[in-house]
Amino acid sequence: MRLDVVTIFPEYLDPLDVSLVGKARARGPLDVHVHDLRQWAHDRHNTVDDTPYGGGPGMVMKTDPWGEALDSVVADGYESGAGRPVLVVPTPSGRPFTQETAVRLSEQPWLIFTPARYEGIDRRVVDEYATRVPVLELSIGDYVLAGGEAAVLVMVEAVARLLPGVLGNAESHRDDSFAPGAMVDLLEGPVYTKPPLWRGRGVPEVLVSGHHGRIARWRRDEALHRTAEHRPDLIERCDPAAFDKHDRATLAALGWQPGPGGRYVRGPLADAEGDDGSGDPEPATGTARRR
Ligand code: 6GU
Repeated sequence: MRLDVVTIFPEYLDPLDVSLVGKARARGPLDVHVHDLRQWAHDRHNTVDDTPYGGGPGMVMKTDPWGEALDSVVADGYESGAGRPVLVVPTPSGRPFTQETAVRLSEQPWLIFTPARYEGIDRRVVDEYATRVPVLELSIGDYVLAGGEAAVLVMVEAVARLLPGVLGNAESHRDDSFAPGAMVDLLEGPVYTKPPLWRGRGVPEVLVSGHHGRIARWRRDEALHRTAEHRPDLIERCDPAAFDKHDRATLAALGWQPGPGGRYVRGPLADAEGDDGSGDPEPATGTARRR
């Protein structure tokens, strides 16, 4: 896979030389090209930004440097036979980047990332390239970063570990939390390694029992507990057909019941109580129903 990143902070992408992504680059499955956008800014100060039309705070990245940069990068990739590029535009106003996005991107031969600073890139750049190549505007979460470079590091790591031969073991991401295709997406539970006793703390007995069935069951219970606690929205989203009898008992013990639509909801009267799904307790309004 070929990756191009165009940025005004090329050194921000230095971590791509480290660890798993660094090894994938050194061994060949990943061909990474980081470009300094200012190469394509031709005035005396290599200006890449200007004030926004319509007024308002901050600065907007100019059309010309981006247009020339992308023309140059696209031409170079086509000449080297990289295939068809997908343009990835990191922005807090993009669609959510998820494990499913990572899987789809990992199937592409060539990704071009355009991390922006300031208030973003002049819209015409994205509109222009969208007529030539697939463009994905992606956000890595509901918070605002000062620029898209850290988001590129996140996305590249999520994608690179899915490439054939990058992780040691092809099975390693079969059980990933959020692996697409799983009927249920549960968070992974705790893990342990040697020594068997550390600062007075042992390891759950079942893990050293050698009973593979009991171990699998325990891991699933831990995953259900952790998911119910940290991500109740994932339990609510699950197809209830994916829960076996033991899962249902575990969920019931945690205060979950099948709701009117079949999907699991918290508390026996979750709907009747007007649960807004926020996880916040009902406000004490003095209008509690009489018993
Ligand atoms: Cl992709 N960019 C910026 N600047 N902020 C973000 C983001 C991206 N995703 C979440 N917040």
